[in-house]
Amino acid sequence: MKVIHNEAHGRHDPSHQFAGGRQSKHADAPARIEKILSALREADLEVIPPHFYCVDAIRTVHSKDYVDYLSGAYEAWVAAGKSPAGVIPGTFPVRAIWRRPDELSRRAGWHCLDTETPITEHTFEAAVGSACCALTAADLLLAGESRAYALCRPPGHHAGRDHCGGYCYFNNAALAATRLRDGSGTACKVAILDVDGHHGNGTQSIFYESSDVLYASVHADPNVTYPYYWGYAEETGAGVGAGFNLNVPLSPRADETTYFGALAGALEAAQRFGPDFLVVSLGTDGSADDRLGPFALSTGAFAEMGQRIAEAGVPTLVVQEGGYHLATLGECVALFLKALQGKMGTIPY
Ligand code: Q9C
Ligand code: ZN
Repeated sequence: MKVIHNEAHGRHDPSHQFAGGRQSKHADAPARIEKILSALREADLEVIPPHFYCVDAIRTVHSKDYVDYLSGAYEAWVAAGKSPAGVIPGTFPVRAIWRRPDELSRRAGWHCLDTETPITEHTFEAAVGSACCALTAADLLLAGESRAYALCRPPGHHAGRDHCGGYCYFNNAALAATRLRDGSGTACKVAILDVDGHHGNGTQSIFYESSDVLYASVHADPNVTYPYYWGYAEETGAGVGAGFNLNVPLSPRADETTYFGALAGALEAAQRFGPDFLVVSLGTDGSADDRLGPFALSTGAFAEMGQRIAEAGVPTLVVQEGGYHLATLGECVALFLKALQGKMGTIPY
């Protein structure tokens, strides 16, 4: 299984965020990727760069307005005399009659969910590079590989068609799923299984009215955990997409038996759907020692997850989402991928 890694991620390194009304150190540090990479090199996985520059392909999921905004927001923000540390919105279009202002520096809250996702000088470049990793992984699967791992940073599952949020700018999993759906000449069905501890509101919103991409997520109850306003069980899809969105929110105190029961349900739904491809949004922030982590999963639980997903027997693309505890992050990812790879022989083609 190849690992796709983009060096430009390191140029996105926000100095701070506002969470809980306090200024704090940003949790998405470049060191995350170095930790994962060294664990994967030890596991003898081959690491390659993205095979093309994908800024045009980003438009298959994201609006032109948003891509233009993200590429120019930092410069406009600084030119308007605001903090050179990065764009952090202060005004949001809360349940009102909405109208988007024209000037980029005044649009911060229009294109962002929160105050935790700064746009810094090199954020656009890093986010494009991250998306290119996911799209390259999709091309590997379209070329016949049964597994690929996109080592994406920044992550993606909280980003919607025209907004960032939750440390995410472009939705890497949605871009990969779209390419897998449309890229082979025949219409394909894609299931997305999201095991990050947080609900992937962005991915859900992008495919909410689609019947050819199923979204299934196991995550901490949004009543008590970010992103708070999405991820409830009653969100099941709309229009032709009705029935193709599955949320399994769990209490943050759920034990591993409960967790794996929920995961089995999500996997069954994905298999019933009959996907040609599976995209896994892999966040390890459900691990017990992750400070953002809602759950208390052991590192071994990630091996178990990898094995259960492998048993589905579907070509699988794994996209990195969250996971912030530097001491165990690499091990969690390596255990997951080794277990996933261990079952490669069982794929019937
Ligand atoms: N005080 C991902 O895992 N807020 N994003 C946490 C902590 C944001 C995490 C608040 C969590 C988003 C991709
Ligand atoms: Zn997360």
